[in-house]
Amino acid sequence: MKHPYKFCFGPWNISEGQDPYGPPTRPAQSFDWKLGQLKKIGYDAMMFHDDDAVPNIDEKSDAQVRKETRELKQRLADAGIAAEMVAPRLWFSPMTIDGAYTSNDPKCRRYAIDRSRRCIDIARGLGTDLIVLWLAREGSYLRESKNARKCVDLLVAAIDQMLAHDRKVRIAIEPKPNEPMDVAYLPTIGHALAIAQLTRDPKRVGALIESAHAILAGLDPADEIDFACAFGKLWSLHLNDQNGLKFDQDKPFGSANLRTAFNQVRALERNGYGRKGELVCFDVHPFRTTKVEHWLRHLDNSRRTFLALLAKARSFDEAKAKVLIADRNYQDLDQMVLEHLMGI
Ligand code: XLS
Ligand code: MG
Repeated sequence: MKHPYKFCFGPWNISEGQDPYGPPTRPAQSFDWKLGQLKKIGYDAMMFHDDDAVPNIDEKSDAQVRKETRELKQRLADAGIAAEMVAPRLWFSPMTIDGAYTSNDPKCRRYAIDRSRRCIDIARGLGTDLIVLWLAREGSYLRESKNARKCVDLLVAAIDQMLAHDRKVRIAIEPKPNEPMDVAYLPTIGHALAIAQLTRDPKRVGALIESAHAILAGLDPADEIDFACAFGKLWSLHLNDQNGLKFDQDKPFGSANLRTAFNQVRALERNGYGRKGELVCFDVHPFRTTKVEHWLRHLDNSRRTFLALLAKARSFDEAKAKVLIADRNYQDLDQMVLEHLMGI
């Protein structure tokens, strides 16, 4: 089947199985091993956190960061793999305990911005103009501890400094409504696109949709896709799945709700996603129970499910659906979708 889609995952998607209640269940794999597997399972690109690209980044000089970025760029080129984006990991450091760009401490806010500038330099060095901001600690545990109005200004100021640092960089905000925060400041695509308008160059601020995050916000990820695409602002995508309102599960794509996954693929198709080089990334994690020898199955399976649902989206009888819609016979439209997905 001919299609425009290219696939991507990040090194963190080959994770070791730790959760808040228990240690890893698989030994850590090297970055080179992960890179080596990528092509073998039909993927084209890798996404990075800044410290996936340059480990222990905070301990390194600018010259060292540049050197390691150049070396990584060469390894990626040798392997025929593109870097899709780089995201500043602003949730590990002691400097981001109380938030990064919205910390109450100006020294910590400065750290977050300096680190984001470095992240942009790494992205440029790896040949991508895309920075992803998952604003993990920008929100509140305790509403009275922060001034949410001021935090909007701080977020805009931080993004403005990133845009000023590199005239070509594009920033895709990855909203998530909660976890680790109780309540995040930018929980939905609507929030991401609204804050883009307050920045110095709204054209360079867009969005990334993660299926699980939209579900956690009580939204349908397919509608979030259509909404972002209506603004020409869906610049990346983290497909995965989520079974209801609980911790972020990062399940394989389609694993909890095949119909929701089908509708995401339909939304991508009708918006021509991928035709300007946007990638389909799977932000999925192996189950904790996964054995070492099955370590890549969640990535392979997510891609397989995507392609199977693409075939389903393309073979959906649109003409028949149209007749049912015109007759307001949504009852049979519902059953038609179910039978199409069940293959009967
Ligand atoms: C976490 C996010 C994270 C981002 C990249 O919930 O999905 O993995 O995609 O920083
Ligand atoms: Mg994600």
